[in-house]
Amino acid sequence: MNNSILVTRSSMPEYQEYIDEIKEIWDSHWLTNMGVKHKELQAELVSYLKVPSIDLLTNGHMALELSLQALHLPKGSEVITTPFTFASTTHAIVRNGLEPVFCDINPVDFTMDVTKIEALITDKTSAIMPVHVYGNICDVEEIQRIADKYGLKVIYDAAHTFGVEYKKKGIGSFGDVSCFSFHATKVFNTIEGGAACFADQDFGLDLYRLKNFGIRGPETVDGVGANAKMNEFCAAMGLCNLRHVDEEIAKRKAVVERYMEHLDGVDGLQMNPIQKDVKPNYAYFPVIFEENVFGATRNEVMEALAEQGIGSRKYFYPLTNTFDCFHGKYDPSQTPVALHLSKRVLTLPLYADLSLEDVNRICKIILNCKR
Ligand code: T4K
Repeated sequence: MNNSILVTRSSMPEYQEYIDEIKEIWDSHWLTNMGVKHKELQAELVSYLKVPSIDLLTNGHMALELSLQALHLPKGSEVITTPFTFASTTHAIVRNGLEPVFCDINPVDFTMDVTKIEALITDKTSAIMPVHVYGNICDVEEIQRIADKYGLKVIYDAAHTFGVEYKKKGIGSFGDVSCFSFHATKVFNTIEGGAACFADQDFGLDLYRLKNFGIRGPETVDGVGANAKMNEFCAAMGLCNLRHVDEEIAKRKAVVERYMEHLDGVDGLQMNPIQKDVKPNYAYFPVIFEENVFGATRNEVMEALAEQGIGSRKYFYPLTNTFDCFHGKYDPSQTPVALHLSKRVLTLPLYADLSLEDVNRICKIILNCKR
């Protein structure tokens, strides 16, 4: 049994497996710029994620930021999004010169409340950027219906939904673009990494140019691009991790089930839902602590866990619409459900190798906080 447990722990292949995978890179001296590992991983991910096309990038954030840019939305136009997310989602919008308009989340699965989208649409709205938070999928059908009605683009922050399927379709196949994160802390990692999934090949070409300095050909640079290419060592890590990801997800499932055995049904605790028609990936284990019923606050539970060497995180507190960098520009009382939940959510440790004995111990500490 571990004494110190962090909120997550990177999945890694056996040392020798990675060494064998990078041998070719070593021998060829080809380290980056869309080499063989990049191409191989790209092909394998198209099939694993069940998406029409994919491009690999340095991280999930650059996937979001450059995908938004490749959609060519009018500068200053409005993008409807949620504040119950990692900084990346909102920052990708703002860094593109676009205006985030915050929609509240629904209190059941913490994704965008689709009943509140239409009231936020103005003649300046150009896109909707919902987040499949914790691996819970948004109401993709209703969002597409609204987008079609008003002629809006849809770009999903799919950072948490690696391998998730809805009605047997890859979650990355919904919307105009879906962006995954392959960060070290995710269900599937390439150390740092990310990807954008799309069907429109013109979009794909624009995105590819944006991640590679705007270069079209050996002597043609016809766009102002960035550099967001995934390198070969990261792609090699992805190839190794992809071989084991199903097994990793199965182990995560066992951890989640053990948590549920202890915590589901306890007064004052709200669990992450099981969604209909969804193949889940068990990315995060958020718990909402309603202190009036449970008797202890989220912060008290977090402290009790920390005293025993157990790390938990307040994903996602504070809300992005309260960040200091926005100097009070947004009013979080406009997203009351997100505000309420962000003050009460705690994500508990979850990773493939977390032992069930440790889960028992974590739950015991939590239940001891109940008053
Ligand atoms: N959209 C959403 C909705 C996201 O959640 C994210 C990222 C993005 C977009 C952007 O994707 P990327 O550009 O990151 O690919 C972490 C991650 O850095 C971040 O990727 C993730 N979301 C966010 C939710 O969590 P921190 O600041 O909490 O990470 P950190 O360093 O505190 O690590 C958390 C725990 O993970 C540690 O306690 C131990 C473990 N860990 C960490 C690292 C760095 C490992 O086991 N290995 C490691 O290498 O942000």
